[in-house]
Amino acid sequence: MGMLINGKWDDVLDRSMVSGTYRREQSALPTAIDAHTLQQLDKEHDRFFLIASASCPWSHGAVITIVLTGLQEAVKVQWAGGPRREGYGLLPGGPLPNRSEFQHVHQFYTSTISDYTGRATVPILWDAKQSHILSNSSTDIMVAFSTISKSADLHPATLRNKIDELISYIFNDLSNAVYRAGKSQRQKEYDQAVDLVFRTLDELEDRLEGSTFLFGNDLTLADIRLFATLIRFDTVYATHFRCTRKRLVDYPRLWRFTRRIFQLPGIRQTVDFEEIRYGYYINDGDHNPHGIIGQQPEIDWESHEGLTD
Ligand SMILES: N[C@@H](CCC(=O)N[C@@H](CS)C(=O)NCC(=O)O)C(=O)O
Repeated sequence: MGMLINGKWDDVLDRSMVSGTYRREQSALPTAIDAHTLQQLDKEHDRFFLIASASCPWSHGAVITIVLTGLQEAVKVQWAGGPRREGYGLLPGGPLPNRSEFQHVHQFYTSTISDYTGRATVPILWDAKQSHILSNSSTDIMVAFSTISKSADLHPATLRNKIDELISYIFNDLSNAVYRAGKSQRQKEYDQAVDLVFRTLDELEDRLEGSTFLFGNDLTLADIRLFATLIRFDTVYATHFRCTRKRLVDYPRLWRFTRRIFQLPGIRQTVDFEEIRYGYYINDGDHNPHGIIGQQPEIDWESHEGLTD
């Protein structure tokens, strides 16, 4: 996939595969969202942009948080995607000013730190006035948006530690574990990753007994995180990433949970199954050398079954 080395794009280097095992690089940029920036975020409407990919679950978490906190005017989304040439490219059009200066996501990184070394990941929160990235950590971005929410409190102080713990559990044992399964080049590591994925799904299924969301009746950032992985499960993880033991629709509570969030106002518009399938199947040359895109499974996302309680 390539990465930046001392500010120069290297198309070949890929530190995410170590001895046949996938390792996601942690967000390497320090987050720079202070209280003043947060105040400005809601005042200067053509200054802050989320650079995001519709196929990426981490981007999706940040995009959904914008919708649920009512910050659509304050933070506009600039989409990245398409075939990976020098990593993620910006898609045509979009709200970003001086758009022509940026063809690749890595240019935002070198504009922030000219000799940056690391992966050029999405999502990023971009300050167009200062020409620098405020954060490339989806979790930090989601938390920042929650603190200036115009509607629901998605990260309430009383539950904050528990929510953060659950987010990190979902990240390691589910959202990242599906990648470890899908990208594994060794049977043993694939088997271990798949075991972990389904152990986690079983535990989350149990947790949802008698509960609408992970912490009861009110939706939190942990639910958004889980949703962003579950909505992709049957379309790409159960198929392309070979998490084949069960499908999302085989877990009654998780399936109901995912549909419930999908059907909230504004959320279905953030889900783009075409982009999700394209993003995973096409940009994974090692596992799909002929570039065939798997079809979308027949799933009734609009079904109200079990949702009326
Ligand atoms: N640190 C990031 C991880 C995001 C991430 O891994 N994004 C993937 C897309 S889903 C990416 O940009 N990959 C490009 C690469 O690794 O070069 C976060 O949690 O926000």
